[in-house]
Amino acid sequence: MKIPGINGQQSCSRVGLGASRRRFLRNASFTVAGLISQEWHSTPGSAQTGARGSSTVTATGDRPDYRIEITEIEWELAPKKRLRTAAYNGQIPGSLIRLTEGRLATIEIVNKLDHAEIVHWHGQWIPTDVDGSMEEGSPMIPPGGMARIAFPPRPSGLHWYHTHAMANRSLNHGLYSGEFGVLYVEPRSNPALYDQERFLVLHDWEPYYSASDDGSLMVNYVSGSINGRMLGHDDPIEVREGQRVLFHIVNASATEVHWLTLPGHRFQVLALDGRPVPTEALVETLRLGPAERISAVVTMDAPGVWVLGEARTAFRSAGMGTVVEYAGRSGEPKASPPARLAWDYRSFADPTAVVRKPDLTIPMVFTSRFQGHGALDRWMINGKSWPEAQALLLHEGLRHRLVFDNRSMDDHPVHLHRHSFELVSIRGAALSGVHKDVVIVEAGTVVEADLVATNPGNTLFHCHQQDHMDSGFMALFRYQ
Ligand SMILES: [Cu+2]
Repeated sequence: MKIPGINGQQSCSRVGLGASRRRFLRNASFTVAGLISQEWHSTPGSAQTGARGSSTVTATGDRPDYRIEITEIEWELAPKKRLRTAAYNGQIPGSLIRLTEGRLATIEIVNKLDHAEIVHWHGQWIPTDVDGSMEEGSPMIPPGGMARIAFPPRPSGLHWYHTHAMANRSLNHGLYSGEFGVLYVEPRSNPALYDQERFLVLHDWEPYYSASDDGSLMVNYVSGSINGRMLGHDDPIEVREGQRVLFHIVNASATEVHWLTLPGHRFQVLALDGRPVPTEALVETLRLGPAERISAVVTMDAPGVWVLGEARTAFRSAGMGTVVEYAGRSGEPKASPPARLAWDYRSFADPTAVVRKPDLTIPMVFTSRFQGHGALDRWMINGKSWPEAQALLLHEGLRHRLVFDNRSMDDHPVHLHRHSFELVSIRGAALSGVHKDVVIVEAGTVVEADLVATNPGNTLFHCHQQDHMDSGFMALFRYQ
């Protein structure tokens, strides 16, 4: 079954979905958009004051489509859990930004922090000056500064925007903070064939360093949240039996992989990292590495009150969950761990793998070096840490096979900017049709992914685990 809300197709094989529901949904989404535009009107301060470091021009007049103000806030994860962190527009996650594929969008970013910041448009195929990566050449926004950027959003689907600043040893900066929000790019045609659409953003909080088995440092967390609230401290998601709910889920954790489950229900996965999958497999659990996104539909066919949350008790108890409540049901929300945690990207691939030959092959070997007790490991790609590494060369129009050879003892969610890649093999097993911009390369395994180079300009590649990225796990691709 295809869901046009995701893949832009006009036809739908689903039966029994009345036109009235569709109309209701369209109205609902207009309401959300209306709220967002009011929000920027009410944000204090003029767009034109303090305009240092403006980078990129706008082509659509004076008023931006969205405004992002970066400030430090006090945020209530739960009534007895308040913390100070930087955030976008005073909320966690930041405002939901909905853009239309291909229609030029203008965004104003105001940095009210005391240090330089930069906002990355994760998953978007856009130019280097607006992508939001200083390694590619996008400008940082100085403290008190403002930038106005414009880009035609593509591809459609579930993406996100977040700080691309280094945290280094500080556990307050980078993605340890609340500087993230959802970017949803509507396909050109988008009849909404589901009953509810919900965005869920996962994050871990109160990071601290602890020693791993070998004595090097690793990051742990005290608490976790979905949409900025700990389990039990947000309004429940109210559903009715038989409804189809489309969940758009973003893992905005700085370092943690998360497993999600909703007892008694299954997820039909429609898209990974915003890109529709060839096989919309039904799964009991979802796995999302840092920066991965999943769009999945759940048919509500098990009345009760349930926890939609981390499959692992420790993370759920730390707050990572939200409540799904059927109409007319009450009581304590039930959580039950799945029989096993299983995830395989191949489940969503084309059933008959299409074998393609690459024009070029680029080996990328991931290794680490122990730096001593109480230190972060140093990370290397092909034996070099950022910024010592030489740029890797891409040839426009050609198919490059990236061979991610993880010779370390950690799993790595590696991310490519400004492009998607197609997974072509995992542990030696071929697949095709799964296009992503983040892939978890498990310890001691090889993943191959094809990159067709069609967006000239500097292109950053890095591990999305903040402590790894900050410790050398980055490389730059250049077009020749
Ligand atoms: Cu990593």
